[in-house]
Amino acid sequence: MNNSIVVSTIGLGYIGLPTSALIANHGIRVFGMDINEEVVNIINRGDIHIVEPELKDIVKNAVEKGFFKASTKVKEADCYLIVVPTPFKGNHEPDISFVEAATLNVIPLLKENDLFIIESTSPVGTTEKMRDLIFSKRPELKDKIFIAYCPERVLPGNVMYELVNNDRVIGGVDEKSTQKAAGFYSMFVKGELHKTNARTAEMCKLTENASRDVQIAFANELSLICDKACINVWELINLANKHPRVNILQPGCGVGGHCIAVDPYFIVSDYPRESQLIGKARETNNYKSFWVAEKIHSTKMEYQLKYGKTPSIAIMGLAFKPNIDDLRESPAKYIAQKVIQNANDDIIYFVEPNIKEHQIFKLTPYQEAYDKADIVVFLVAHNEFKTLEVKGDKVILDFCGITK
Ligand code: SAJ
Repeated sequence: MNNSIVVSTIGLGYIGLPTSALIANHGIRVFGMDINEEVVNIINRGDIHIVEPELKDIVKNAVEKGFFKASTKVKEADCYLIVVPTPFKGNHEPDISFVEAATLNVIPLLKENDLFIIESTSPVGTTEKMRDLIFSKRPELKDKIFIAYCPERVLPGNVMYELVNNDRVIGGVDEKSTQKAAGFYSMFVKGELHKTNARTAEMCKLTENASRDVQIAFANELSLICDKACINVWELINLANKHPRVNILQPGCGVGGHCIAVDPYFIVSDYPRESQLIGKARETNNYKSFWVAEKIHSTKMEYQLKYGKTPSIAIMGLAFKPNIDDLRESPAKYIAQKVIQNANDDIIYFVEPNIKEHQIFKLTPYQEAYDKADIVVFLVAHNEFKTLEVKGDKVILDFCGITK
């Protein structure tokens, strides 16, 4: 492949925008499509609508040099990249309607030798389904275009580095599609490109996140056992991990974010009988958040009985993992809401050092909340909390190992 090709990306979110800008900065013309007109306008001004280090400069440069332009319509190109969300429905079934809608938008523009790639996390068989959809509308293109699946695997906060340097798995619906897609990614990816078929590539993305979910569930299950057995789970895991072939992850207040807490359902939904462990891990990790909320409530009751007064409570951390400002799908936020539900006129201090304000939670600076509270609940291991001098005059509930 050479730089004279034109690329159309469909979806300008957390992955689509950085990917588009990266490709455009390699001197390749990129048209980015998003249904949100405001997003399109922001990007065309050389600005961005998401928080991601380094991204703004890269987008600005690509737009100013004329290599990257956003629009609410898909533009004709030689390579189409589908980077739209795949949420799940109420019953945890994957919803591929965005991928389908994007494909339907591309179909009228397709011509011989075009490359069609899906990057959106998708249930197994989605790429073949889209292939069938394309050929049902454009039978004359059969065997004349290239169709592949290539999942992204970047960590928010480090996207620009990982897009370039992570290995990629590339799976075509046939051998020549795999080769063609690998040629495309080799223009801007420095990591190794691993070739396979579309189904394996789809399953690989789901497997990566399900594997992490199962491992975290093991740690969370241990934390419940240790609570009953009066054993410090952090010390236990640290000691067990001294074994050369054991590497247990850390328990927490549950699993959040858009990937690890979501993708395993794509496997469970299609293979319910076979995916007992994967399904159970989801349950265990969800249960952990419920258990934490119950634990806070019972500790409050015990305090009341012992001291004859209602304790004030500090909820330390609301984000879905340490040192980020992202509260979406956050177990800590779920627990904070439960604490509010269980409260009468109790004084509760909510702390999240990575954001300035929140619509539901009135935020308190972390030191002030710590000093004033009778019960301090650590939900997220933010760096700021590590600077606190933990004293013995309070009840400390540490669910993220910050005081270990
Ligand atoms: N967590 C624990 N214990 C641990 C590690 C994490 O409880 O030992 C919790 C975190 O607190 C958080 C959740 O798990 O609530 C997920 O956090 P994470 O940092 O593990 O992952 P994400 O969701 O930010 O990003 C993941 C990554 N996948 C893997 O590490 C396998 C990333 O590479 C993927 O690109 C991304 O999902 C995605 O888009 O799929």
